[in-house]
Amino acid sequence: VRPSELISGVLAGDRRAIARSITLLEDGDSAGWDVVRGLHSHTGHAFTIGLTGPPGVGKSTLVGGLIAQARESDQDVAVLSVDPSSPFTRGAVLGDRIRLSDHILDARVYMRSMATRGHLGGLSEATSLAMMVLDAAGKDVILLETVGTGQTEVEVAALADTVVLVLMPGSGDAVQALKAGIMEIPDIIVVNKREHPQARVLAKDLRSVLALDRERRGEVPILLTQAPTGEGVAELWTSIGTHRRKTEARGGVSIRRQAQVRTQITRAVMAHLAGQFEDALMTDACVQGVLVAVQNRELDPVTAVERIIHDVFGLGLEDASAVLTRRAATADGQ
Ligand SMILES: Nc1nc2c(ncn2[C@@H]2O[C@H](COP(=O)(O)OP(=O)(O)OP(=O)(O)O)[C@@H](O)[C@H]2O)c(=O)[nH]1
Ligand SMILES: [Mg+2]
Repeated sequence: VRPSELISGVLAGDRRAIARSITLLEDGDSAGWDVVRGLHSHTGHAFTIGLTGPPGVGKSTLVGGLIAQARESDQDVAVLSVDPSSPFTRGAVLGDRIRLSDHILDARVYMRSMATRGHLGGLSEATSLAMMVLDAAGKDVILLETVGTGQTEVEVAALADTVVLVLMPGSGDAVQALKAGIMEIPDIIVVNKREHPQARVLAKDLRSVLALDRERRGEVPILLTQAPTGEGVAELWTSIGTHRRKTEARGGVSIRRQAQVRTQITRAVMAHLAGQFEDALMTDACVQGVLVAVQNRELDPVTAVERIIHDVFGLGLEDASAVLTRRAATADGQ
C-alpha cells in the first residue's frame, strides 16, 4: 500500500488504513514517516486521556467505562494500549480485548495495543505519532493506557492532555514514588477497587502526600471507583472534563502540547543520532584502531574519547576536548 492511499484511508476513518499506518510507525518504517507528513495538517482536534498505573489495578476496565461515557456523548473514541515491557504485542492484547468486548462491534470505537521493536526514537515517539494518526482519522477522544509507573510509562502517559494515575489498595510503591518525587504528580488520581477495606486508607495516604506539594495542593482530585460495576466512573469522566476546561481556560492544553512537541523532537533527534553514531562507532576503521590502541595500553582512555569525537563528528581536536570539558561541567552541576 502506498503512503498516499494510507493517508486518504486514514482521513476517511478506514480502520485498515489506521492499523497499517500505526504498524509502519511501530516498525520505524520510512513509509510511516510519509504518512505522518501527509496527515499532520489534519490533526489538532482530538483530546487525549492517559491512564497509567501498576499492573492489574483496573486500567482497562476503567477504559471500558470511559468509552461508554464518551459514546454516550456521541464522541468517536480510540484506545491505545501501550506496554513498554512487551516488545511482541501487536494489534490487540487478548485480555484487554475481552474486557473491552462490549465495544468491539462499535464502528466508532477503535482499539489496538502497540509496542516497538528496536525503533530508535523509542516507544514515546511511536506512540505520539500513532496518536496523530488517530487524531487525523477524526477521533474525538483518545484513551492511552500504559502499564507501570516507571520512567518510560510515565513519559508515554505524559503525551496525554489529562493524565490519570490509577492505583488500588496495595499500590504502596507508587505512593512512595510520588512522595519521593520520582513519579510526577498526575492531574487526577483514581483509587480503584474501592470496595476493598484498605481503599479509603490509600486515599488518605495519597491526600497527605499531595498536601506536601505546595503548587498543586488541593488541585488533584482523588476519586474512588469500582470499575467492573461502573461506580465512580461517571464522576471520573466529569472530573476529566473539568480538568480539560480548566487547563483550556488557562491556555494550558496548548502550553502542555508545546512542551511535549519540544521534548519529543529533541529526544527523537538525539535518539536517531545516537543510533547512527553507534553504528559508525562499531564499523569505523579509525575508531576500531583507537579502541585497540587503548586495549594495548598504547593510548589513554581520555585521549581515545577525544580522538573518536574528532573522527566521528569531524571536530578539531581542541573542540573535541571542549566537548569533554562541557560534559564534565554539566555532570558537576547536577
Ligand atoms: N474487585 C475488583 N476487581 C476489579 C476492579 N477493577 C478491575 N478489577 C479486576 O481486576 C483485574 C485486572 O483488571 P484490568 O482492568 O485488566 O487491569 P489493568 O490495570 O488494565 O491490568 P494490566 O493492563 O494487566 O496492567 C480484572 O480481573 C478486573 O476484573 C474493581 O474495582 N474491583
Ligand atoms: Mg490493561
